[in-house]
Amino acid sequence: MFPRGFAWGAATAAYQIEGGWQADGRGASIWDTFCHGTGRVWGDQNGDVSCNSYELWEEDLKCILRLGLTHYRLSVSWARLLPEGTTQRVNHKGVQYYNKLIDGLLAARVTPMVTLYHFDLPQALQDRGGWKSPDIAALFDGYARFCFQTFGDRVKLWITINEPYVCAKLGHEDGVHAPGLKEPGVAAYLAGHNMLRAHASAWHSYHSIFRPKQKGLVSLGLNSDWSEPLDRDRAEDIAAAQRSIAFTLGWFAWPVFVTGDYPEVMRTCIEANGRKHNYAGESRLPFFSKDEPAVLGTADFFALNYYTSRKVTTAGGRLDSLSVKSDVDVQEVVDPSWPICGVSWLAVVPDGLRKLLSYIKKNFGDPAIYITENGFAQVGPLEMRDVQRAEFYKQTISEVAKAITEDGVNVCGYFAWSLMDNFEWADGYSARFGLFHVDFSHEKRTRTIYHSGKEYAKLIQKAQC
Ligand code: GBH
Repeated sequence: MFPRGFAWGAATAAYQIEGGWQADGRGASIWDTFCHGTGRVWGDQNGDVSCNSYELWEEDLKCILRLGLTHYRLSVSWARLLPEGTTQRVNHKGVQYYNKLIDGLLAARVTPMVTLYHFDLPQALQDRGGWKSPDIAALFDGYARFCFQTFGDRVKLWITINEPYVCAKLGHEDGVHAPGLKEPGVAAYLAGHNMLRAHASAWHSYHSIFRPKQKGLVSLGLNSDWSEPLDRDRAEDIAAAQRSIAFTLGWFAWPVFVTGDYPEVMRTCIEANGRKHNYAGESRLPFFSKDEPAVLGTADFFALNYYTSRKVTTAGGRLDSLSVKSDVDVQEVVDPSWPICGVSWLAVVPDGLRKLLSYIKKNFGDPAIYITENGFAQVGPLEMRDVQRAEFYKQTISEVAKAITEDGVNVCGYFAWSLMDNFEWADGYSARFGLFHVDFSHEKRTRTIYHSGKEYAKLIQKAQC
């Protein structure tokens, strides 16, 4: 059912697993700053040590082999490689760390997929305006080139930026992620815009300078829920579902895959809501300049992070403010028949993934798709025999199989989130997404396979024969 060469993976991110926050000359990132403040993260926890993968990466490798993964998605820490964010000063110990890890994977015949940016901006660059500053695009490009140059002989699958939506909205509007800004209605669009500019610059650099020799692929990682109309026969609900997807997936995928600009409906909603609030400034949703490298066509595959689904209806203007939430004007409803796993936002809807995959095939030019994240959280009393999560993976993977065989979607790979329990951002260590349990109270951060990990390994094995 799965094509030959299908990527079976698991994913992690630097800040969520590495620890070693001050080890060997690593610079600070915005998540260090954010967590070291109070009242932001569950229990005021942080990623100072986390799974300590900075020292224990060989333990991670054992987990990867135990699962029988063909691929492993990791992220590199910008501030570990370039402590001040620029190539003026390179931290060679950081380079060594990722060299060991990448070489270790390759020696074990595991293909790395490397994300350059998974939420952890060097603090030094935040101090220069971060994602709100137009300068960030060139700075990111410099960092990306450094990584292509340093690791690109061995890494052939790249993600520039993970979930620009989350970074833009949760980091700059809701303030629940670093850098913790609460500037509704303006900053998220600006930060998102600069992320697209940064991504496009890096893709063009790769394409013209590195691809001829390195022959790899570059994309950006996009998250989206699947949104369905609450009432399938009601025009307002259908429109709300379309708006909802346009404002999450479309926000970033439309410019890259379809037109080189944001979805039309984003522009009209943002303008209309601005007028309603007598907003007189420049367009809150910036325009792409013709003098800069084009953003259209800057993805060699589609990287999708899917977790959950929503039923939606119109909010009917009730979310009355100058904010992204009010611009999109959508009221979300969780279908009571959908089970909620550990975290409140994660309703378990495996067939939503199949529907979203078809949507992507239809709207974004039938691209090659990697599902770069999908997972299930456990909260509360620890269950090593996590039958629900095992069932979740089984069902989800069977939906992926149907997408391939029945809907003709070109899915190339599937990465479970996550290899092991780790620092779950604002939820700290309270939510466990791992296929391996990590004992955070023990100095050795012992990794122990969950029942779901064993079952995932079996699924992979079965799919390959
Ligand atoms: C991924 O984002 C991240 O890439 C990964 O690092 C993370 O560990 C994983 O999810 C699990 O969370 O609390 O109501 O504001 C997934 C997309 C979008 C899901 C924002 C959580 C927050 C909903 N995320 N959403 S709410």
